[in-house]
Amino acid sequence: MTEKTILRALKGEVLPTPPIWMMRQAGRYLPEYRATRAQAGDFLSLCYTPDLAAEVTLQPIRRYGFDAAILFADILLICQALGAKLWFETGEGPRLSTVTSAAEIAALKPADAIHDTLAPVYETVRILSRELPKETTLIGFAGAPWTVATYMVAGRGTPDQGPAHALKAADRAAFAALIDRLTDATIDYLSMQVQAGAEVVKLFDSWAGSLKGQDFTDFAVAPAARIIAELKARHPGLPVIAFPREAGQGYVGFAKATGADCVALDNSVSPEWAAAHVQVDGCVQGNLAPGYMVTGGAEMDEAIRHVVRAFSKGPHIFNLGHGITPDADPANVARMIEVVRGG
Ligand code: 1CP
Repeated sequence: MTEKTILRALKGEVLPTPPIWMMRQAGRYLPEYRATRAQAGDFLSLCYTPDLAAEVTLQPIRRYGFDAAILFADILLICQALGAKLWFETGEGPRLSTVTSAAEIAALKPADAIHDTLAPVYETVRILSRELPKETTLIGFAGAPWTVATYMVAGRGTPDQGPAHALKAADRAAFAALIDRLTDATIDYLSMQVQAGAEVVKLFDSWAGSLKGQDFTDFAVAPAARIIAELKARHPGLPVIAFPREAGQGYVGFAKATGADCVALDNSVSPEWAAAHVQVDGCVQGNLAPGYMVTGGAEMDEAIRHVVRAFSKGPHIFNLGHGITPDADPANVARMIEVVRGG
């Protein structure tokens, strides 16, 4: 059997057509997702019911034939597995019990205690690895420690990650201990996903852009490097995608510094700049602005061709620069795939 296109790109092969998948490809822009989510009752029940989580993962594969499927789950499940309370307020987003002191951090469950809570996620991966078409790559994922910590400290999403920055400034040792706990747990969590059948894993550091200077080195680069080194020791040859979103200049050298096989790019960097400064070190993923999935038309076609052309001399996986939004038109997604594949 010829190797899957995503795995070939991750090994550094330059393909005539970039493989394609899309962040949040299972999501609210799809009517079939909304129907399954309604059947589950609420978002967390959807994440923790393996048959339904596998079903929503498969929906965009059936509809569009993406080259990869990403496990349906959320980066915040691990917080619950570590002992935090987690719920989703309809129309608002996640809410968590907060962790703001050295004592509360020390009281979190140890890494090896997370698997009871997360067992349904591993079951979803097992179902997917049986049911996906043979040419489709299965991607597992976790949030990077810094991004997960921003939610644990604040108890919710924040525009500037203020509470996490404040704890880091007030008690750097306690904050570093939280990052360490999350790093250990993330290694075990991703390792279990790989044992269950994930072929690639992706680390989402959605708020990496708010870490500057030494903080970026200590809390974005170093944890990613430790996670990737340990995963590759346990699973030789495992490809890893890292997404230090809005890292800007921090993208330069990120793959070398962390051992990632691919760096995912947000759409605040130009493809030409990223080809010259990031793709020189290996595979990149990205980076069409998600807004085109709402607006479509000839401008979308041109923007897609621009991204494909700019990255055509090196290894590239086509994706958006961030998740597709609920107001996107499903027809624009079909058109995007057609244009990437030469239409
Ligand atoms: O009501 C719904 O259906 C909820 C919307 C939703 C979805 C579809 C949430 C709530 N999570 C998810 C799934 C999800 N989340 C996936 C599944 C796979 C796929 O991409 O199809 C993944 C990989 C994530 C990752 C995730 N969750 C991130 C990192 C990526 C990113 O978007 O930056 C983050 C920050 C979260 C937290 C989260 N979960 C959900 C929301 C609305 C948020 C953001 C909250 C905030 O900051 O306010």
